[in-house]
Amino acid sequence: LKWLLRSLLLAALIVGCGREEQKQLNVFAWAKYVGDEIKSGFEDEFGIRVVVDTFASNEDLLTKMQSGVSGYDIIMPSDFMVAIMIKENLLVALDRQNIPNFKNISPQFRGKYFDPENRYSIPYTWGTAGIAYDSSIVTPPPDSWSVLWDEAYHRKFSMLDDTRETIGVALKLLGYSVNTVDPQELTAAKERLLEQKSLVKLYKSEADEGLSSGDVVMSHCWSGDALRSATARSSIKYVIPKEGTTQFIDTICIPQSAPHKATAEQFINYLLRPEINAKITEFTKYGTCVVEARNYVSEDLRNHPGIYPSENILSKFESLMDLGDFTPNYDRVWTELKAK
Ligand code: N2P
Repeated sequence: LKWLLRSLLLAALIVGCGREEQKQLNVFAWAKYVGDEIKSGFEDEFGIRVVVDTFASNEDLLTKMQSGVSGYDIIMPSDFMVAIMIKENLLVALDRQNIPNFKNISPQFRGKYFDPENRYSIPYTWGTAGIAYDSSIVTPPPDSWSVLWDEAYHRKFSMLDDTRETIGVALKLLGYSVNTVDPQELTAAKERLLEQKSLVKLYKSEADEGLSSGDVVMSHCWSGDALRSATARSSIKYVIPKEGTTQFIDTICIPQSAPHKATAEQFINYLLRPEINAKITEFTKYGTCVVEARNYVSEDLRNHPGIYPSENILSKFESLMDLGDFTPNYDRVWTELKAK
């Protein structure tokens, strides 16, 4: 009898899992990265519910994945975090047969340093970090990161709540690389950030929110979020400071712990259809990596330099790199800054 019960239970489990595979997809993404239209398009076509949770930084995403109990099928690490997650064996090798639309990805975004054969990651969006500001209040228009140290904006601006990006601003201001592994350069950056802290209203990665509401007049902000807030408040402008900045590629990956891997691949393939992919740009205001999608994007976005900057502008920016054993030094600076 015991044997019978156990087999029945097992059979029920197998059937259950099979069904489960088709019913729900759990996505862990950056804020405002997966729009309702994209979600419902997939839900209607495939009959699978899409549930989206959000994270605010790559470090938060990593911590969640390391805890091993996420239940997520899709995650969206940025470039350098993909490299870290591959090393830590947190990502599934993708089955390209299930993702034929991979062919739509522009060669410009394939084979990057963090995953040279795109075995684990599919590029989703790309963008830059810069300063978004209300041009009716912040005058003259800023052209340097140093405006974020200007007493005139005491507690009127926000910084990204992001270890590498925010330390990166201080490094750039000092003329250093955002990927420095020189302890003295990092210490100098820490000192600048400690000086700045009393001026900062808040550290927040969803910078568009404070800008749109008028809660802040200026933000260290990612490009798409700056454009999004400009839609809500037309006086918002975005500038890339003369000292240079970071550019990122955010990706789509499947974590080792994903309960619905096949569905996850189906979702990725759906996102890579040009007409669906265009909706990603429409909603997020970030450029995507699918060439043809540009044809389906509305005119104003298609020719927007903040979404499609020219090739020579892009080469001036730095990508964040995985700094290996040096990474804990950045984490310590960040913890110290936040604790002060
Ligand atoms: C979108 C956040 C952009 C992510 N809200 C930057 N890697």
